[in-house]
Amino acid sequence: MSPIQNIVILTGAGVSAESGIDTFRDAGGLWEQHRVEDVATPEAFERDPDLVFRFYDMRREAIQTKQPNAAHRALARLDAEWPGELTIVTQNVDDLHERAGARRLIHMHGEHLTAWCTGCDAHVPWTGALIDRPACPACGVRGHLRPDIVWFGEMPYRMDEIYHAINRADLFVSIGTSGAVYPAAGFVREARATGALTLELNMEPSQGSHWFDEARHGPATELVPQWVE
Ligand code: BJW
Repeated sequence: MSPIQNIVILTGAGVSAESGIDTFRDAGGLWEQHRVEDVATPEAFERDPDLVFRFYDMRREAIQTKQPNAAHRALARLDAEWPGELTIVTQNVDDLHERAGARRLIHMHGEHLTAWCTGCDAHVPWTGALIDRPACPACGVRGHLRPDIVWFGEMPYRMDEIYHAINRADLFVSIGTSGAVYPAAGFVREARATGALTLELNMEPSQGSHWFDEARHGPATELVPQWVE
């Protein structure tokens, strides 16, 4: 078998769980506390923008108090040292990968710390609240900034780049994701189809666990540093 050169790593909420950020589908997770249809769809935003703004303003504030953990740091180390191609595709909307030092990173579901202006289409750095309908720093117009988050029914970001990287990958690793949300849940099959080895690192078997060549189960802060070393 040829040596591994190109790696794609998919991460999900489980990677940030031990930093104190709620996952979505675990017991006590975000979708037990909020109805998806009320806060994470374009229709919800149209119906009740204040509810959606409050939900994201609260989470944006909360993540700024959280710190990267040993899993983020191990992936950042790998990113810095891996001589071949490496792409970390994260479904997470926090900034803990980049605060740990990761650089080759794609936020496919958007970011809490940017806002999207639907008027001028700019994605602008944003750390404050959106509920007061601030003006867009790029075009100066009020009322068009929304959370820069990919909601259900919207197209995730940078899909061409992601599939290009998966199609070149020798190794695909999925970390801390339930495999419940597409298109990310389908990446393992795409990677297999183009000949990559596939590895799952997750607290428990994900919905797509059977698609992986190998699966290791336990906390990300243990499994990821072990795998990287
Ligand atoms: C640990 C741990 C520890 C815990 N250590 N592990 C059928 C087929 C294909 C598609 C669809 C379909 N039916 C519907 C769709 C579309 C839909 C979809 O997939 N729905 C499913 C629910 C079925 N997908 C979409 O709408 C996507 N867009 C799309 O498909 O566009 C195509 C298109 C658009 C328009 C026209 C035509 C085509 C968009 C999906 C957007 C997802 N957005 C969210 C919310 C963001 C908002 C927010 O943050 O508030 O993104 S949903 C939520 O789930 C969030 C996450 O990124 C995403 C994935 O969750 P994740 O990361 O896996 O978290 P959990 O909680 O599910 O799992 C955590 C895991 O970690 C668990 O397994 C734990 O065990 C583990 N864990 N602690 C290690 N310490």
